[in-house]
Amino acid sequence: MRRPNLLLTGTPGVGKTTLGKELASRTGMTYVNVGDMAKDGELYEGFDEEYDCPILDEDRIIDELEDKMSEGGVIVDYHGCDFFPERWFHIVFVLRTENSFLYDRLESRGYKGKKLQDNIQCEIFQTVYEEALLSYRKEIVHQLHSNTPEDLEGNLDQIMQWIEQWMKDNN
Ligand code: DAT
Repeated sequence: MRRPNLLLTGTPGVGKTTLGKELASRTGMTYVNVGDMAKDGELYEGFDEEYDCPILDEDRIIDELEDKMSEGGVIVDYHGCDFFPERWFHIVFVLRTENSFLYDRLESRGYKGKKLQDNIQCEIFQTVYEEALLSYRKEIVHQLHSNTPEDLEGNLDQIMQWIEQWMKDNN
């Protein structure tokens, strides 16, 4: 494998898509948005009334991604992380956003009421970070601040340096 696979995860609205797409355009790596992939391929197995979102068909997502992941150079973006095979990823970034910023972003996305509250709580309780620590070796799990455009630039620089180093070490 010539290039590493990265997982970008975190609560909806923290900036995974923004970071992932920019990283892909700067590195030439492949960006995969699992939510969009599920929508396009209708890879669902029901609807969660309580959380007001479709339930992913995780097995089909994994089957569809397997070949691409084994080639390397893939940036995966999803707000959950516990169902992917652990072996897929060389590094996992959990993006973190302060509540006031996250609230505004989710509100302008049209979230309100319980859905808005649930997502804010998810961030407060660092649900996704803990899920990542339970799913991957803790040495490869890193949190990134994702509050401002300066954070975005800093994260891009840091991740690109990490990728370069990985390629030196592994090729
Ligand atoms: P996600 O993919 O995690 O749901 P997103 O990339 O769609 O999040 O970003 C949600 C909104 O926040 C979008 O309007 C872009 C903005 N945003 C993302 N990262 C940011 C950052 N570091 N600073 C300021 N705004 C950011």
